[in-house]
Amino acid sequence: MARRRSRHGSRSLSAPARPTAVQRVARRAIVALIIFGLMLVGLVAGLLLLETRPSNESASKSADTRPSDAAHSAVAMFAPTIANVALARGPTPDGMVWIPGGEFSMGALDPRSMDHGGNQAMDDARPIHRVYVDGFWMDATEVTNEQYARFAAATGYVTVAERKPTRAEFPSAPEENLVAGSVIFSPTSQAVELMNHYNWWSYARGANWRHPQGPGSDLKGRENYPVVHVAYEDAQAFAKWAGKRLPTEAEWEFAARGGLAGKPYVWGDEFNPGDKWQANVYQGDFPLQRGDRAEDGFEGIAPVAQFARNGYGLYDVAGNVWEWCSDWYRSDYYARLPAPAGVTRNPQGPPDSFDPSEPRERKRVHRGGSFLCTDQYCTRYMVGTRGKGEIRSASNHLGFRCVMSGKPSSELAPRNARNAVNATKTLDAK
Ligand SMILES: [Ca+2]
Ligand SMILES: [Ca+2]
Repeated sequence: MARRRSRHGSRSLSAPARPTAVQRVARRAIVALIIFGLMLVGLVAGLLLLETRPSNESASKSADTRPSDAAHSAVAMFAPTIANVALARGPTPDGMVWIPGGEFSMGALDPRSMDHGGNQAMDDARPIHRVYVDGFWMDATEVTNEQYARFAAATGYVTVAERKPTRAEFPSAPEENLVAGSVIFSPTSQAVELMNHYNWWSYARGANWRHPQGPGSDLKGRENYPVVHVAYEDAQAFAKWAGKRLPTEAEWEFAARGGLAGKPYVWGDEFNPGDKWQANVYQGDFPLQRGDRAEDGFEGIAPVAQFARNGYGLYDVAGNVWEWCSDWYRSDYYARLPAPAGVTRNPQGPPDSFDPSEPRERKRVHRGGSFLCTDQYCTRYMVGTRGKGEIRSASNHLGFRCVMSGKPSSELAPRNARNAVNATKTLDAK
């Protein structure tokens, strides 16, 4: 009994007195305040963490992203080019070089953190994927005015830009707009919104390949310039006449890479190594009148082959004029390829065209960029990036070059020349 009392007594002494209703309410309020305080601290800490950790987008735009980061990604996503070693069968066609074909990694990384990478993510050039193409012959240069003139004289061919658009093609157009012509770059008198390319392109009646700047211009002294104002069918017609064809997008990229793998530029990692220009592009404020400073030696278009050739002996695969490829353009084509971990052999492109920015237009692929490319607007002089154009449209910065399927011979490139670049040098020396 005493024990029980004692217990009871001790419990009574150590335990607080039973709280009153007011005390209970106060205690609950304090607990609630503590929980609220902890949540607040957590929230603030989370926000601070987000503030100091850039998003993927801002990280890729950040100017201080270390090149080694980009290089690391490139190493992780691109694998070496494995060029075929067989030489071509038969004599070299005039003006062409042998592209040995082989396996390579196709596509482009987001260039925004790279040297002169510009501000576009180039989502349509990913995922980077493995492709094999057979060997083929390719024109060393863009097709020139002189070459196109020979074709036109021999065949009487009339290009799309030289034909009067028909009422059937444009049922609702006013009669005065149904005139033959093409699109010309028209520099602006003041800075304009760069999201709208209509700000610097205008339709010029009478502009066509014979009159690249409109009716007042001609080809005198421009024989060795690339032909321009050619729609897809105009390029195709030339190729057929010449016994050639237009390259697939995969052939074009394999050839443009010249045996290198994963490089942002046809010539390597830097845009302007040793301050030496490697391609005819645009320097200055785009697209202003007198904005092109021509530091590469050329304001506007240049004659072909004025810059160093690439590893396979091709000129101007970056810049000067865009080049038609035979593939339909789809922005999601790479993402839809069936075997991302495998090798796609001799891809011919998707069965149809789709550009989400202009879904009703039927477009084929353009490659290589032009004399108007600049990191202020469009950096598609970077190898692996993709362009596109409506198939009946032309302009004064769009041309093409052709390819011919070739047969490999039983003769192999010398063992010490079996990397792509050296093999090309050996071929050129023959
Ligand atoms: Ca230039
Ligand atoms: Ca070009």
